[in-house]
Amino acid sequence: RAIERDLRKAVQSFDEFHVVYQPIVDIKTGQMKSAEALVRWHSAERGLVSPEQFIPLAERNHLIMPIGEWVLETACREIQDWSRQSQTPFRVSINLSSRQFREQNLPDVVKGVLDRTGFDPNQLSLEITETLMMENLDEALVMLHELKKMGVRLSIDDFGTGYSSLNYLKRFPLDTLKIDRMFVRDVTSNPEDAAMVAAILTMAQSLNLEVVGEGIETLEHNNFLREKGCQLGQGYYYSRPLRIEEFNLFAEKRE
Ligand code: G
Ligand code: G
Ligand code: MN
Ligand code: NA
Repeated sequence: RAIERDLRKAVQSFDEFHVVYQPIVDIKTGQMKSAEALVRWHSAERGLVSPEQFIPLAERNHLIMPIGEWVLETACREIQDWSRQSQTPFRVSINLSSRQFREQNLPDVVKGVLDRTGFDPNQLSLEITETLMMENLDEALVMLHELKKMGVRLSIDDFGTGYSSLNYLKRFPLDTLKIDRMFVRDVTSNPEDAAMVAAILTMAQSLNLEVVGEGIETLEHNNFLREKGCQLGQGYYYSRPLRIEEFNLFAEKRE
């Protein structure tokens, strides 16, 4: 297919790709604590192609491995430069696909990138989904423990949309839980969503996990989450994902 051919070509040079960063903020203090890295493909032929379109394609065509490694390395390099200037330790989160667990030795890839960039593993957080873990249970557990040993932090992304049981959640060496934006959207009008978010926060507390509320779009979302004790927030209320130059400006204004 044509889009596949364009993607394959784009992956040879990566000229058409860039990474955007969405701030993750301490809900109480408003201080920016970290950022989620998100890949963008600006195709000469097609314009901006959504990752929702090309990531699943890349997963089917083995292109997710080079793309994933490129995002990891680019984000570590760009955030490294930035956190050196600002002199505050700063974390970056990167999304992983399930293929990256199945088709390569992920800890080796991550180690290679950390060695090349000099990035502090404690400042790197890898986001995985429940579905990814449940599909690759045994391999995933081994690799996650290996990554933990290297000092890398692990987040569970889109929490609440998958099918992992609490029992599994306890077995994975996680640091952070990200509440899916689906639950946050109607949290101030829908009592069931409110109850769900409150329950997730209570559970996360008892498992000693840090929590990020995703998809915070309004002051009301923000206030609800703060009152329920959610430490970190991400969403358009704070900022949309930004190119590194805009991200630098955003960070300066907040200091
Ligand atoms: O940024 P946006 O909302 O358009 O992202 C859409 C989806 O693509 C999200 O589920 C997001 O996690 C995923 N995505 C964005 N960047 C990456 C990436 O670098 N790697 C992987 N595996 N998924 C990504
Ligand atoms: O699946 P994942 O959580 O990685 O997807 C993150 C994506 O969610 C980002 O790429 C971003 O485009 C999108 N996003 C971030 N903040 C908001 C928000 O406040 N509202 C909505 N609708 N989408 C958001
Ligand atoms: Mn994510
Ligand atoms: Na998410």
